[in-house]
Amino acid sequence: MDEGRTIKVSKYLSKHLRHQPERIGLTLDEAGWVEIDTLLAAAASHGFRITPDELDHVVAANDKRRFAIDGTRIRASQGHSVEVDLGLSPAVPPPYLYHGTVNRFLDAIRAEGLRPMNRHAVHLSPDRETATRVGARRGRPVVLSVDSAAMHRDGRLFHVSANGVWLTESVAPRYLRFSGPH
Ligand code: HQG
Repeated sequence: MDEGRTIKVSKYLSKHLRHQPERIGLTLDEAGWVEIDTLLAAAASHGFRITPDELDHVVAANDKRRFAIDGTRIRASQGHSVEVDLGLSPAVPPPYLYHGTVNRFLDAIRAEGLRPMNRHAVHLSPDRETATRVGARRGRPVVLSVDSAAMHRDGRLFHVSANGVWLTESVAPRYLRFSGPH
């Protein structure tokens, strides 16, 4: 399976497992799962045929492990805009987490902190390299560090998704560092 096709299938799955299942007549359960057979049939009947082998390949080859398979079902591991309860348990974060963004958002972030925007949660990375890649999707990346230890002490909840993305409801400006060693 070539890279272009892998990306295309991955984007198609993200769109329908995170954002617009109804576009192809899919209904996700409350935790975001759908039967693989149902997904493949829905995609095919809307003009996008994915073979079971291609699906396995995309799930396994995806460097970010965006999708999880459980028996006969599949879901996106995080990143939803539709209402789902991933059922993740709260977890204790490492002392610092990182958020990759771009300059044009900094004034707003300084004023109001990090907000989930279109997703359910603010997405934080465990290391600077990952955060740099996240920021670079939008331009020259800027990496902010988050004092997650202080947030945790103050009772803010964190969840970690199946693919290692740290999720929290919002990050107030006082927990953010815009430069410096951490
Ligand atoms: C910014 C991808 C103005 C925030 C990635 C970001 C990640 C604010 C954008 C995952 C703001 C939201 C998530 C505020 C935050 N004012 N802008 N108060 N607070 N922002 O895509 O973190 O490929 O929803 O900095 O790799 O960029 O989808 O979040 O630039 O893991 O699997 O608003 O998405 O993974 O953008 O990325 P997003 P994100 P996938």
